[in-house]
Amino acid sequence: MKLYYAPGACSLASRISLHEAGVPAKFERVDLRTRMTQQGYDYNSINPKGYVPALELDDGETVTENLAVLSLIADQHPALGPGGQLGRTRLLEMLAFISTELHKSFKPFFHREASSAERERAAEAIADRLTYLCDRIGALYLFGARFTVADTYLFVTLRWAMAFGIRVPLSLLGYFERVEARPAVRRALAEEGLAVARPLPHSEIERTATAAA
Ligand SMILES: N[C@@H](CCC(=O)N[C@@H](CS)C(=O)NCC(=O)O)C(=O)O
Repeated sequence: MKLYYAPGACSLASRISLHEAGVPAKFERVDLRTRMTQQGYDYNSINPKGYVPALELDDGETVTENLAVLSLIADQHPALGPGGQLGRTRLLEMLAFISTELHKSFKPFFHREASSAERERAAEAIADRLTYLCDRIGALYLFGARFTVADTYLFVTLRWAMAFGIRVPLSLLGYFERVEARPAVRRALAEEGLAVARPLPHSEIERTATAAA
């Protein structure tokens, strides 16, 4: 199994989830500007959509879209899902919210040409969505005491929010620290050369990926 990633990008959620699941995997960095992989392959030939993550399975199939990669990992490692009768549905509901409502709202921060008005509107939308999630944090994580793949995705978006100076509700800061303290998370951050509690802005994500390629 191989994960194509860029440091600090949403693919970090997939890396953390693989570590949490104890899955032995290879990791290949992608330069998001040149679309070349670390080993010199054209990334478009691996994922024609051009973005990370892409997970190459042992049978040669490739799965793209963070939501699909994360739900696959949870399907294969049920301890990383919420469990219960509607567990899979609730997980997809949460992953879809994080992907389409939260992650997508960061778009103006990832594009140089976005205006400051667009960024302000996006920051407000993100803060609103984070506030909604505050009420969802149970005992410890999004689904109570059980850490799931959805937490890895929310963690990555919280890193971005903090890097871009977006208002993060206090209870989510506690949650962020809890997630960041997990050994699998520490390991993933170290592997991507990311400092703990000093989130990288996206411009740095790209620079790091380009410089290291
Ligand atoms: N819909 C995709 C979006 C993935 C995405 O936005 N990836 C970003 C990094 S977080 C990326 O590779 N951006 C480079 C680009 O779009 O050119 C998913 O959910 O997996």
